[in-house]
Amino acid sequence: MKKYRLISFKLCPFVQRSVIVLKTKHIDFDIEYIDLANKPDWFLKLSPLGKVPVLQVGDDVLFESAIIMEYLDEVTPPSLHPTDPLLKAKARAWIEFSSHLLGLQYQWTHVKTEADYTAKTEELRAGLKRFAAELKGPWFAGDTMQLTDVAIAPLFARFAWLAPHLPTDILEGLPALSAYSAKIAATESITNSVLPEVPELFRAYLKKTGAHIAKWL
Ligand SMILES: N[C@@H](CCC(=O)N[C@@H](CS)C(=O)NCC(=O)O)C(=O)O
Repeated sequence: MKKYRLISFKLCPFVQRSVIVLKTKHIDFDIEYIDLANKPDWFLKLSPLGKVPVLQVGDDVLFESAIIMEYLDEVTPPSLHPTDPLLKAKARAWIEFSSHLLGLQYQWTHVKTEADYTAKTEELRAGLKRFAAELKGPWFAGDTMQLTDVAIAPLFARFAWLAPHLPTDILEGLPALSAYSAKIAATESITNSVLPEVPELFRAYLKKTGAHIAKWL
């Protein structure tokens, strides 16, 4: 098997997707953490978009988390994707939707004013309701964890790291999502996909940004 080297930033939800697949499939890999505020030259040479995750596969370089997930999945059967082409295409579409939700969550945690925070909460909850309407349970497409679940798990992990500190529950009134979140929190390959200090680091980082949400952290 080829040697895998994952270039990571500790707080990145997109990197977390790669690690979940690597852990779920018991794939051996090396990991290298970089500081995105001070990107090393060797990283900029590897990464066409200057973003993590990057996966080095021997001398080859892969980027974009959804592509990395699919590659790792494909080379280690059985696949975490449906085999039926239509179902697989739908899974990819919902992976794209989960990237959109991760973007909204990023904005929600970074806005500076109460008005922007309220507006982003609404936008995020509308997206979550849309996702909930598709969720079969206990996993997104039914009984087994698939790549759609891997792709969205970092979103629910971050909600869980913040939830004990916030005055309102972002998943309030969405019981299917609360159950899904609990399922994710109870899955070892997901909880082990970040270093133990990351939830605290995440809150400390948000405090430094001066984001509205930080006043509760
Ligand atoms: N579409 C990309 C998004 C990756 C991404 O946004 N990574 C962030 C960290 S979480 C990054 O590297 N940002 C550095 C930058 O934009 O300069 C993927 O899915 O891999």
